[in-house]
Amino acid sequence: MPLLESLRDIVGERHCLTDASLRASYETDWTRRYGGHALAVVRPGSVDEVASVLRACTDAGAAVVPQGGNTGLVGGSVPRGGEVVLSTLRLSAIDDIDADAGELTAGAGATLAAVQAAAHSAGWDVGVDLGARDSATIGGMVATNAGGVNVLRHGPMRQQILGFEAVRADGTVLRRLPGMPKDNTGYDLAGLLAGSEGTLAVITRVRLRLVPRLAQRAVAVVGFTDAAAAVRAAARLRRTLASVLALELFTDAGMELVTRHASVAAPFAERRPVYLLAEAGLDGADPTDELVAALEALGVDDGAAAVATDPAGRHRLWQLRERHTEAVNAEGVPHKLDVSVPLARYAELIERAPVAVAAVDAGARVISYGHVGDGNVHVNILGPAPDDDAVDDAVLGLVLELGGSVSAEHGIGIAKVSWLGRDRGVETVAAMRAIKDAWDPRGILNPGVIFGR
Ligand code: FAD
Ligand code: 2HG
Ligand code: ZN
Repeated sequence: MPLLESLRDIVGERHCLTDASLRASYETDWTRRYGGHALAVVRPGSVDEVASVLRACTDAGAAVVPQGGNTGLVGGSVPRGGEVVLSTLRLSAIDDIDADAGELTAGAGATLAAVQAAAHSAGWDVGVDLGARDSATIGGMVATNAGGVNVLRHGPMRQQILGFEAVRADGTVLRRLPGMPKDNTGYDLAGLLAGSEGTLAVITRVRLRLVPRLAQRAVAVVGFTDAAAAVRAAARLRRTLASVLALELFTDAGMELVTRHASVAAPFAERRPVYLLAEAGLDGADPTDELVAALEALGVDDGAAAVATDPAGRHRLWQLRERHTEAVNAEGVPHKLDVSVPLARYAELIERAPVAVAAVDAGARVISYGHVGDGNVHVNILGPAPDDDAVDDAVLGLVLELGGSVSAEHGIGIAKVSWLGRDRGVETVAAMRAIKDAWDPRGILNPGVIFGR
């Protein structure tokens, strides 16, 4: 039977999209830098349907791009040309909530926001949080080993996984559910799937460990005269503020974009070149005094500091950081370089990235922001054509010179394929390639992603 007919048989006519207008939103990524046409978009409604879709594609030799919320920022979630997009959005059930153990099972297509709501209703929280929470799915977050704003407290997605269910390209179902907090029975396959970017298997369900809900929170935004001062302050807060949950950095260039495009007001009248956002959280006590005391000990300038404890005020301050991605997008198609460097080189990266970029493109604009508590910088560049990689290469070269990683939390995707070997070395890439070949010998799953063609 021809492939499209088989796919329609498996998922039903309604969930096998071949019409161009129905495929469109699945074919372009969030940044608009990447995309291509799909043979079809299929939306299976169960693990059995996922297995059948993958078997049919393997039999037909058709490549498959797994897709969750399509918020990925490295081009790995969209077709490059002619693949079948396997959307997990119908696999959105959230069940087996264990309020005593602090665990739940989420379908791969459940959004982070939905899982957070389920966790909250059981008195718990999810350890990873990020700005795309309304669209990003648990499967996509595991596949990218998403980081976000609370990594310094709870670690990235890999550290939240207790168990999983996933389907290999040949339709084999791997299941370790519910999964145990302590489980040393051989290789850690869930850990391997975390960060595999859809190249090894389609994740269908995930057992998550939950974290205590810290309902009482305080947020501060503080201005600094330069990046070095902001990084020193962040390092100090990591040590002195026991309740710290997030430490985020952005610059005045980003503040200008967010206040213009996202209709968010600046937190205080004075402007500073660099800002630090700090959030503290406690359960059953207000962390505001602790946060304010820690800031006072840093000697912050009162004219360039704002603190909020009420939900609306905290939300306003968070918007200044979280809406950077959207504000940058409003200016053009960005080149996004998600990198990390040792904390000691963080300020140097912020200062030197614009210089490195100007050397190859004098007209490009650089907007940097990131999770300073984890050494993670998002260097965004506006101006160069989407397919001109000169500025990307300039920044990634600088990152390696500073001893960093070319991907902190978004992954390699197709955006950074040419940098994987330079970052990890040929022996390590060969070891990764051996795993890919063993799991997916016919190269059906997300070809081109991580390793290139
Ligand atoms: P998609 O974009 O659909 O897919 C991402 C990758 O995972 C692709 O390679 C895809 O093939 C694969 N994949 C998806 N689902 C599955 C599955 N079930 N099985 C196997 N492979 C799969 N990321 C961070 O780490 N931290 C942040 O703070 C952060 N903030 C963001 C803020 C905004 C506004 C936006 C737009 C993005 C942000 N991201 C962030 C990036 C993005 O949200 C994450 O990478 C997220 O994990 C992607 O989830 P998704 O469901 O959208 O995956
Ligand atoms: C964030 O931290 C996301 O806001 C997106 O990881 C980063 O827009 C970006 O480059
Ligand atoms: Zn980020």
